[in-house]
Amino acid sequence: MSQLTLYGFLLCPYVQRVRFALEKIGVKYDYKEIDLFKLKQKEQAYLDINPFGKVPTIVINNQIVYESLPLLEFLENEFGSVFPQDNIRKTQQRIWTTYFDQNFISKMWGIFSLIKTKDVEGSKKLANELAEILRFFTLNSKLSERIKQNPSSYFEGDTLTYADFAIIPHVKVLETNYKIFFKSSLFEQIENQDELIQNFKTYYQNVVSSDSFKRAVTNPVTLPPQGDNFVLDELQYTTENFNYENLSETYMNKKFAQA
Ligand SMILES: N[C@@H](CCC(=O)N[C@@H](CS)C(=O)NCC(=O)O)C(=O)O
Repeated sequence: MSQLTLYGFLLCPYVQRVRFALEKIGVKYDYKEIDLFKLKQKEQAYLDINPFGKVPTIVINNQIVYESLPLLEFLENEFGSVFPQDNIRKTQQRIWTTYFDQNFISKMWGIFSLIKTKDVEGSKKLANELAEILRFFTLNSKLSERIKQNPSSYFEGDTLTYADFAIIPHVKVLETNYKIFFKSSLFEQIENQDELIQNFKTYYQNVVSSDSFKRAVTNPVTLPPQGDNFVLDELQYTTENFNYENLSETYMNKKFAQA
């Protein structure tokens, strides 16, 4: 029986990719918080397991692997059920996840400087630029066709798979920050509410409503113990009253105050 520990940070979308997959495939794991607020990722004890000083990392049977997308591949090879079985569909998922990483994710981080400068116009511009990427993605990955046929579809039909694990946590982070700091949904900021945007939004809502996403992200099955996450300790959350939006807001405000 494998002994698997995931090192992460509750608000990190790269960690959420891996935790989401672990919850979906039903592998037993321990979760250990690395407090990014306290820069624990740069301490030697953590650098010894991940020389990049970033989360996530998995330690399994005393061996170490890291980087979120390679970790999803690792989980597939070790336990299965991360990818669809069909080789063409597997490759399609890698193609569209790479597209999303290189286009949407690389651009979305611009939100943080817009929050800092309270740039409302900039936030609208960013949403509309990201919408172009979403349209291309939704059309060409044929996600739109699948949603039209089955409005409760994930990327690959009724089963959560790699593309869902890889893509949706980042959209959730962005959506959460739009709601907190610009009092509006990312999707509402998009001027042309065409069918592709509507279908992407349906897809996003399908995934964030899944039990595995909730257990990994918005209502985590376990929370770090006292002392492992400074901001969480202040809010005194338990798994019963945990509030992802409020934790995000408190963390971001503290980060901005620090900068
Ligand atoms: N390429 C990495 C990126 C992971 C990453 O950037 N994690 C952030 C938190 S969301 C981190 O550890 N930041 C700490 C730092 O850069 O000091 C992956 O895919 O796992």
